[in-house]
Amino acid sequence: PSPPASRFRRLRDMLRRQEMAFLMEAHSGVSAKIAEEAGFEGIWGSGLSMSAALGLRDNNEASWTQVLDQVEYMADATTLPILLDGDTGYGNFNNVRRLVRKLCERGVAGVCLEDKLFPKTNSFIGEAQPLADIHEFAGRLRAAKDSQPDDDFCVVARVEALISGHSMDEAIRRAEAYHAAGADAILIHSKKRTAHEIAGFMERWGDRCPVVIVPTMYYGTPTAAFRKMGVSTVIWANHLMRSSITAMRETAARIQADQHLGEVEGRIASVKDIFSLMNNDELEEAGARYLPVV
Ligand code: SPV
Ligand code: MG
Repeated sequence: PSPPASRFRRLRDMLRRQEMAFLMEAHSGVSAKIAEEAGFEGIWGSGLSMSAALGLRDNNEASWTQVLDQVEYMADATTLPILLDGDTGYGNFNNVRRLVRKLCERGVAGVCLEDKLFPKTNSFIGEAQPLADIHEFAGRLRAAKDSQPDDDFCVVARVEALISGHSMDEAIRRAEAYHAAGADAILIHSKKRTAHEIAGFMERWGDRCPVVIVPTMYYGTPTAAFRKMGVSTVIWANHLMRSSITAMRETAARIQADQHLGEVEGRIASVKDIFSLMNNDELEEAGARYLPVV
């Protein structure tokens, strides 16, 4: 049997193939393991969720090397390809080059870069956020592609034109420029409650290159509709973080109210479950191999 494809190759295949793909958000080693356990093929390293996991805002408050360390824990914890939300690339073309080299070294399969300015603001905050100059951003993408040590590393270019209140023409113009700059896929983002902007974009874009979407705000749209539009990859962008906040609040409130653990035990993961998620058996076996017999 041939060895499994590299994580770089698997992300590339997910983006390129006919069948639609799904990326689940993760923000830590344990959430990455849970995404893999659930059967997802790949992980979205969400900037929003990774920031929140550190108790920070989605405004580049964590430095890029702190993000790198965080995503390294995620890569170590799973075998899945990870597409890192690289925000704006943490600077100009030069910062992007170093980011891409370091991500490849740490086994992160791809990066998504958005056409905004450093420090970024989350897309769902405010209106009319300023966009990067189209040529300057295309240079950031070219620099990313030129510096990737692995041929299969993927650079996804995220178009924020619709989010920032620009026209569909502007979104298409930017997607064209980013595609020409070498982006492997376009992420078209929308904050509308329905997927009409996505449908409009897909209609005009056709199959020029794979398109990635983030249906956080148009969550009611049936997934079959995305398939019909020809979307390549759907990102569930923040749902493990949001569900963990809900679960932790419930547990904290219950224990605070009861001053007793009886109500929560049995409703939460067991200590044994943690041992098994972290693969404690492997340590046991390794100990038998490497520790002296006494
Ligand atoms: C993220 O998950 O950090 C994203 C997606 O960038 S969104 O929050 O929808 O902008
Ligand atoms: Mg983000």
